[in-house]
Amino acid sequence: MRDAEPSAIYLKDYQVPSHLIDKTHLHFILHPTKTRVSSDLTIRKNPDADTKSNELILHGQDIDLQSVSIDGRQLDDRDYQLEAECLRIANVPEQFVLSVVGLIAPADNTSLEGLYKSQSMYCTQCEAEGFRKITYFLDRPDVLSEFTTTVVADKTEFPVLLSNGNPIKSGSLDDNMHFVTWHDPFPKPAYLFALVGGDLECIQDSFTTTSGRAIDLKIYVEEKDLDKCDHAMASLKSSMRWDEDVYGREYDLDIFMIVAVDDFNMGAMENKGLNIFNTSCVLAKAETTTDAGFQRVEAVVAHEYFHNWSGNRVTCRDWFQLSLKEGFTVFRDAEFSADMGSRTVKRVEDAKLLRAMQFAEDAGPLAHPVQPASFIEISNFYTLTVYEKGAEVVRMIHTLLGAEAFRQGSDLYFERNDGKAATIEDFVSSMEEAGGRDLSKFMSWYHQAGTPKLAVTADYNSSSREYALTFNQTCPTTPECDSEDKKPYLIPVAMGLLGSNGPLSLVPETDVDFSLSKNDTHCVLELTQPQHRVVFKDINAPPVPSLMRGFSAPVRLQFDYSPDDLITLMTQDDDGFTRWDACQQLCVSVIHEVEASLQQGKEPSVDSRLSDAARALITNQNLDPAMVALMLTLPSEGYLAEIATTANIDTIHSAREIVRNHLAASLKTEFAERFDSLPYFPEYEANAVQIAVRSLKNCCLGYLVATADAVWLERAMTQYRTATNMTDQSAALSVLALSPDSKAVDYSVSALSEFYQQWQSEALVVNQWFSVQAMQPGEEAVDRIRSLMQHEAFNINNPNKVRALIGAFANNNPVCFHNSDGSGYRLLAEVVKKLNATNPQIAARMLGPLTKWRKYDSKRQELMQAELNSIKQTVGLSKDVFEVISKSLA
Ligand code: B3K
Ligand code: ZN
Repeated sequence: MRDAEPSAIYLKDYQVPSHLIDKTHLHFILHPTKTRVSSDLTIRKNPDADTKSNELILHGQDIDLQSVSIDGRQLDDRDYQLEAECLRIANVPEQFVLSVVGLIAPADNTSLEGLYKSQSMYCTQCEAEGFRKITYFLDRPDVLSEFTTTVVADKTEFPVLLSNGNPIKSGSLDDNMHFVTWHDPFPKPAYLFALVGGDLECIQDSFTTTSGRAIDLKIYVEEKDLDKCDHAMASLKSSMRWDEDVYGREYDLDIFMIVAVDDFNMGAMENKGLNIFNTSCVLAKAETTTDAGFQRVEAVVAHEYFHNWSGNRVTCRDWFQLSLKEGFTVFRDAEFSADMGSRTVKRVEDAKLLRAMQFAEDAGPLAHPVQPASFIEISNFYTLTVYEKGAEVVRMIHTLLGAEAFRQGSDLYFERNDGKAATIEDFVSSMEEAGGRDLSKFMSWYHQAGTPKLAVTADYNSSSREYALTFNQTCPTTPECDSEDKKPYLIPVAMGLLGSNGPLSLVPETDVDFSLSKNDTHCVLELTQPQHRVVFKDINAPPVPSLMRGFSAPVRLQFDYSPDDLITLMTQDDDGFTRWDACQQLCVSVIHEVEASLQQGKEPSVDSRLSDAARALITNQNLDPAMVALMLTLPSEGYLAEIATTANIDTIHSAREIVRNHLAASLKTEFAERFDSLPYFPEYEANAVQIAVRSLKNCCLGYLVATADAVWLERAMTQYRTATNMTDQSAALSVLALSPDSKAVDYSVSALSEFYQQWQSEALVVNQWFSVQAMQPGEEAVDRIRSLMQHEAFNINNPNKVRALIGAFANNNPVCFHNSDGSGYRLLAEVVKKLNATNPQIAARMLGPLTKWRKYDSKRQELMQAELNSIKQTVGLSKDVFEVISKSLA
């Protein structure tokens, strides 16, 4: 908390550290309010630092300093200067051991950063700058140190004491205390430090690396959760094998541990050898976890494991390089998930997330480049841009180089930078070297914010039999750069042309670099200029262009497709992403037509070509059911708002409902037949085949309940009551609870109350119960949320609960959140003010929906700004919230 206005730090001001810390010895005596942390740091002056000063400045915050010594000589308070966020020691020798003792209070640490208590256990979260709340240190990622950590605690209360690396010593002490000493031979920055003390049980397994080393694998949880660890363990083993097979990366310590904690700000953390996970990303069991939950566990386990190389062995020089580890690791985990399940489904899901959420971030007041140039609070930069757009940028490098050269580039990057703190430029230069090409034109993707727009026009000349495409790229103005000052992007456009008999052979004539696939029907164009024209020869009739196959670049594509063109793409293209995208565009255009009629007070009608296309999809037994489900799912209200200039939430909602109800009514028989013909798997498995079937089945059920037919309401209720897995149970609960039809009310009330009765002892399941209610329609929504906040199961200090209730309301219930009386905004502002004092990171994150105020009508804009301004007046505003508010009001 601070009262002076926080200032920004800039990438351009980067300087190497003044000192290096070769070895770090830590000793903890755990206590809720007086944990004693003693550190012995072996420090030397950094030979690369060009400063003449002998001052050492260590980061430190909220530590009750007890003593400071240099080489065994205790300093008195004239020898050092203690400030709120640092300890300054003037005139330190060239080389010395600094010993510091401090007291900290983990039980009072509600920020969940540093050392804190989650229920009865002690745990840590140090990325990005949490280590400085534990002890005084050079808490920056380019200071790598070899850590030895001893943890002392009561033997009965905390039988398990963990830290990074390998255990080297343990034993009993007086007063029922015990200790364990851990040593991590790999030098690492402090953000990768971890410590856990608790009464935990574990499941164990082992993995033998390609070179024949046996690794112990352990997942620690509370005893009651031991039956929910198998999926995470299987995912861990698959990840370890995959990283060896695909990237040639072996694990390096003798032991790899995961610990599950209830109170955690994000999904998980890749601490060296000791990953700490939010329970939501590790626990999974058919009865309590949905298919999406299983997939998330697999993806997050893989993501954190992959960080062992992309993040830990090679770390970041400074936090402006965050995407170096996060973008690359998200790309790696996405490819892993694609290999484990359905590649096309994974690609569509990722593109959907990017287009609905990241594009909105890139178009809003908090837009920033993948490599930001400045920040006030780094915690605000763990964003969709750094993670997901960062992964797309790595994917484009993969596309441009091809799989083989990309792998050589990654080998070179790991080899050159192993044990070092690297930059995004180091990564790209390894790729350039392996690919034998200059990627300087590519760097706009890292340095410029905003989503480029790619407008494409076509003309066909029947006498020359030439088909020409003209590509125009622009990038909108973003907070730090005007549109006209932006450099062009190198955009890989994967494409083909569809003729009346399917894909055409491509004979491009152009100055654009391109590569053709083996059968010449697919090519990747490399656009580099604001405008390019590409001419295709020997084309007998105007084709339908299939553009941005596989979502080959994160751009907004604009091409004037007719509904019939879209239907051709949907049914005939051989790229799954483009088929899905064509279907989405058809849905969008139909919804837009309905919106226009509503706005003009006309009776809306739904283009019958959409229901015909949907009929063809439902009845097609040859398509992957998961793809059918994705194609039949209308674009979300969030996405429709994102693509609108001014989002009229109520009209968007009504138009989408009209289209949905129209499809439901006109295809009721087809939905019912498909629902009944899909198999039921009594033995649940979270594999691609089963997940696909359940997703289509529950998609059909959604449409069938939308008809409000008594038979289908009853059937949904039966599914709710008889389901043996959470996917089917929660899908039935949602369709009933979210139905706007009064005939569904009794079912909804019963199902919600039975659900809580059944699952009240499972915190993660109760979170689903909060979320469904947060998304329920109706005027009383805000009152419902307020009373749920008083519910015995709600706890504002638990980020999962805040996300489940408040996050789901503000992000996924747009009609109620944007109620024109401002009550939704007020509720969110109240919650943010409370969280500002206890957990600033979560407070800043929850603010997101209010920062998008420019998207709405003037009345709502005023209401939203008023709430932002009132938060801004809060006494003791955190840096986190200050940054988000001030940028969003600028
Ligand atoms: N690296 C962590 C995120 C840390 C967030 C700190 N506020 C998890 C991950 O991306 O793997
Ligand atoms: Zn990560």
